[in-house]
Amino acid sequence: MSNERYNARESEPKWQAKWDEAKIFATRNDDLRKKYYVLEMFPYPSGRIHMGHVRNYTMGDVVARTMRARGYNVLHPMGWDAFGLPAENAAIERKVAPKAWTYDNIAAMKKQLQTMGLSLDWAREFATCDPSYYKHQQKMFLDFLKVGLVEREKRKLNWDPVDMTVLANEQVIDGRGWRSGAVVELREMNQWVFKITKYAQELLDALDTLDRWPDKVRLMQRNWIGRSEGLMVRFALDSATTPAGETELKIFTTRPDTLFGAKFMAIAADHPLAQAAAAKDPKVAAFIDDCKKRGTAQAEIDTAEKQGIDTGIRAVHPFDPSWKLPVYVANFVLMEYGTGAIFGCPAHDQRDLDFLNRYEELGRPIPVVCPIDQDPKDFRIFDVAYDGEGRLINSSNNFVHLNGLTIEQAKELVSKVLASTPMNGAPVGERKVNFRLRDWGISRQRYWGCPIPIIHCPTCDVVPVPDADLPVVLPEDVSFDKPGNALDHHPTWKHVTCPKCGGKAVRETDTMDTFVDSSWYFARFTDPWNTEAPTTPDVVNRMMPVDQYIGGVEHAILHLLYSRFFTRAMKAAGHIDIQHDEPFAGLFTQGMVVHETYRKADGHFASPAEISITVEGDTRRATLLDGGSPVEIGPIEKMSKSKRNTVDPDDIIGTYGADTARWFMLSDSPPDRDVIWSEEGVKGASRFVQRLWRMVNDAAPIAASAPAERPASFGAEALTLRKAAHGALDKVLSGIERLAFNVSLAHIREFSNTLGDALARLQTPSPDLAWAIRESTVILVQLFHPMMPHLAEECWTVLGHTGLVSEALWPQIEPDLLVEDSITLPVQVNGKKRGEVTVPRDAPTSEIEAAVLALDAVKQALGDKPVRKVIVVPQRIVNVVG
Ligand code: ANZ
Ligand code: ZN
Repeated sequence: MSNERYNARESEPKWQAKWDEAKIFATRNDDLRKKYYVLEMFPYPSGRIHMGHVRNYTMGDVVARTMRARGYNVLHPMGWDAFGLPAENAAIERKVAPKAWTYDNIAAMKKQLQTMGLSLDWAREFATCDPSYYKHQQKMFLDFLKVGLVEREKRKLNWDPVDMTVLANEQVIDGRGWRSGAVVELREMNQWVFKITKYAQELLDALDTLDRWPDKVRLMQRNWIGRSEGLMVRFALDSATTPAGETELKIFTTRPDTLFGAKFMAIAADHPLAQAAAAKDPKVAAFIDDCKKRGTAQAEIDTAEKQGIDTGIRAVHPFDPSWKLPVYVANFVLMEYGTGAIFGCPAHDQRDLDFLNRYEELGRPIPVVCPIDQDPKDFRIFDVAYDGEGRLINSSNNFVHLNGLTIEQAKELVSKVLASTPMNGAPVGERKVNFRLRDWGISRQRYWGCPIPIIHCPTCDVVPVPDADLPVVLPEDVSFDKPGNALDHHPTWKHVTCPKCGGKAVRETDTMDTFVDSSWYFARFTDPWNTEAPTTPDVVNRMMPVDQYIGGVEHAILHLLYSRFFTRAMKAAGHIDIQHDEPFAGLFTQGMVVHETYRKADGHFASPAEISITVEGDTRRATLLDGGSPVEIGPIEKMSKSKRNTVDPDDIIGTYGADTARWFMLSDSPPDRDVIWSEEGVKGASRFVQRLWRMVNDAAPIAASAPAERPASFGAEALTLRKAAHGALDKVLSGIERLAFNVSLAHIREFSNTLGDALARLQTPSPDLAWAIRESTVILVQLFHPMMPHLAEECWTVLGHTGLVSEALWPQIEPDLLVEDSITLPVQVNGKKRGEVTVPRDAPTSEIEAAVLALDAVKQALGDKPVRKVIVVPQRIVNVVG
């Protein structure tokens, strides 16, 4: 029996080297077993890995190792999302070249990742800033251009006149650039756009096939795509009031049922009619100028006060030629949506009501939909618009009768009537589906990105760079002394001869949005060695889709939507062809790593490494390691530099080993919720590592003495142990399959207790019991191998195996051993019943806790709150406190 402690610091590098030597994680494309592709969102090479990475990659690794053990040909690659602004900022602030900064960071982070013991196929590694990667991205851009999925478009963009760059809407804060603080201007500029809107309906419909995606992500995508069914309505204009003979104004509405509630028309500041009015009226012109100075971010528009100005133009109501409506220019109408014009119905639209309430001349709202339980006679609207169900009121005249209809019926009738009402040879109304989704503008005025492979020639206009000249490589001799795009400033790079006419021409100096880089890297991983083409069709079509993608929910919209667009565009260009055209069959979004905060007497934060915690009963006290003065323990928050509540993965791995960090990351919280990192928790995980090590060492001599042949029958004790082992096999696997890692870990702990008890009771074991102990110990080691691979290898050797547990196949479950007695307990969250949980009658508290936290009903009831406490009243009830 061994009394020696397990030494992670010695053991872990040893096994990492062995795995490396044996190349056991290298995936072969000619391996004909069923494939399983596991991918974690690749990191941005900021310089150091953080605990969020540790959590993300541990989860992926558990899935990869488990699927490998189950006989799949697992693809589990890693690379670097390496273009982006921080490299340029480093160049400006620290005078290091973006390329050197990036590759140095990659080297440092790779080293860190390698200490985690991840089962990655490093042979497939690439960075998106490798010319051997972006060459193919440039080729795809040109291919997309050929099939009509890339276009050049004039767009109004937020321009920062000091930083001399375009800003995303999110980078405009109160009308000013987030870095420079300069007042942002709207500038019309030529942009390259990807025609994602061509796939709007398809991207929406296919969400229904993604049954292994979180509902919340699908909902976010659905809202982002924003499909609206409505009606385009052409309002005639009173010719006596129009600035330049305009005859009509076309609007888009999703509520044609409310047309009798119309009080005004409103058009966007950049609507042609507004421009025409401005030419005649300086007050209108001044208002439009003012609108242009404001940010275009949706949040800004939603919160800004609704403002407008009467143009003097009058529109004619389509139901009544004598009914005239004033046309306003208004700041809440966007040119980019619908037709850039609306009719305002204040009673049933909050924005319209806020607007009406500012302009007394518009009068009072007319309600036209009345809730069922209200008497239409006293139904009034003041500050809150009514957008609920009801029946139509105040909506009948000799042209159309809507009173008494439901909203749906009224929409239908109005659409039908206006579709068959002609005006100047065309129908007044036309049904129309609108999408909120815009085409994806990819031009960025940045140096550190993938060059757009286009040449501008004064004679031939836009000329694609010939395939033979790809990649267009970024120059390295750039300076960041001036604001603006360093590529543009470069003295020679952009000057070329036109490939068509041989005349003088210039390169496009915009680079691609870095979201382009991450929209197809997963496809490239299937054959990163192909120098001729982005993908190798028979390989990519066999290895894709990614079976399990794991990453942060912050990418729920853009990255995932762009990737979904890319597989479709790549199909159109002949680079991929897979079922449903979906890149990620399964998606999992993990929660954050959070930690207590500590505040010193002077108000500054102290880092976890600077303090010591003592526990007395229920009270925890923190003191400074240096000097011992007391520190206030503050709320638990997302790890961040500003709160100083981060822990460094290197420190944790150096002190406790990677296995301990990996185990603790998975043990306490459901993986889609926040996990509270604590010193006590890590210490608990570390003790568990030592306990497993002792247990396996205690079991080893018994296992060695067991008969080679399986005994013909088993005594009661052996049978109980075997039932526990096979039950654990079943439950741990099903937990991993659902990515309910904490549940799996609870079952492993439980089973290790059972085995530990059996070993403690043991005197001289009968051959059948010795055999059962060997079987159980082997199963235990295989069960924790995906989470703690180094410890598992060490234990595997102790048990006399010569191969690697990382290569061992998952043990066969004997279904006969799975029957068990179960019990169903009610589950409460914060005192309210939310569901039930069925667990083995003798399940330990930890297992019940894990099973309860995995319940959807519990997750929903908790919302975003972390779990404070789980109280299990044995055989009675479970209470979750959040
Ligand atoms: C009249 C009306 C009455 C409307 C009512 C709503 C409620 P979604 O569902 O997002 O498609 N709208 C149309 N174009 C707009 C633009 N360019 N800028 C700002 N608002 C615009 O929204 C469609 C509704 O948003 C349309 O239906 C229109 O207002 C407004 F009780 O028309 B509605
Ligand atoms: Zn030319």
